[in-house]
Amino acid sequence: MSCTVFISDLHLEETRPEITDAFISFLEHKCHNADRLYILGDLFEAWIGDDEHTPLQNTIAEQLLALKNSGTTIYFQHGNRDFLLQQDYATRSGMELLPEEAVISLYGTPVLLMHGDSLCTRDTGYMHFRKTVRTPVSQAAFLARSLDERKLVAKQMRQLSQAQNSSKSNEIMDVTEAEVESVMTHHQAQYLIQGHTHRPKIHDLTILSQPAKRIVLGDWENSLWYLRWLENGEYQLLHEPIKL
Ligand code: OKV
Ligand code: MN
Repeated sequence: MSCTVFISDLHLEETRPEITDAFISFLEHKCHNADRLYILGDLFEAWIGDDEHTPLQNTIAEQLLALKNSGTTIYFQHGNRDFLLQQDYATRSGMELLPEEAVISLYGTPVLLMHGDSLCTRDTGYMHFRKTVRTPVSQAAFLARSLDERKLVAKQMRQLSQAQNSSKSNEIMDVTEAEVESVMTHHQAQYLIQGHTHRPKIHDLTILSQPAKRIVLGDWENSLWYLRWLENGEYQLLHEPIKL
């Protein structure tokens, strides 16, 4: 039976090669028969421009392109970490870029896809950061710097953010239910698939007086998490340990 696979929040980086290995084996073993693979953001821990070509970025592009060439269409939605990934890298890796709110048809069922960071509206510090770094002007200014300068600025921003996050409460870091309802209502969607919060779970809710589901994918810190959606409308939120 045809199926579609969803993942997010792998946070790939050179210092965690076991997650990259798990991803490569996942592409081969869990995605080969899928007609579509959706990556809902934070594939990479950091992204400072498509002109950076690290061994990790090259390997991932190669593996994704191989999957695409074997018949699986791959879609990418930006996360809060890899929001600067652009068409250049998407082309190199055979991925189609999606807008930050995308309604797709899953074998006839309309489903809203979002990374999920924009739903965490109570984290006002992050919302301000998001607004700033997502403007075309600030992105152009950042990309106009040399790669070495960008690496330094990005590293400092990550260090600052880590220090700030350790003092934020769990509630602040989760989605605002009212924002979920508002976005799902706006898109008239009975299903939302998201990542970002690293709290994998299928939530029941009511949208426009109809039963609805919010499916939250898990991150790849300790287990690889994915959602499999079958042609017959069944779906499963699955996880497997990452072997060290
Ligand atoms: C990604 C996050 C660092 C959170 C900077 C303009 C500006 C882009 C950038 C630099 C940082 C992405 C691209 C990174 C996400 C952080 C710290 C917190 C909470 C500018 C456009 F402002 F300098 F002009 N950046 N990098 N954070 O290191 O990948 O998501 S990053
Ligand atoms: Mn995220």
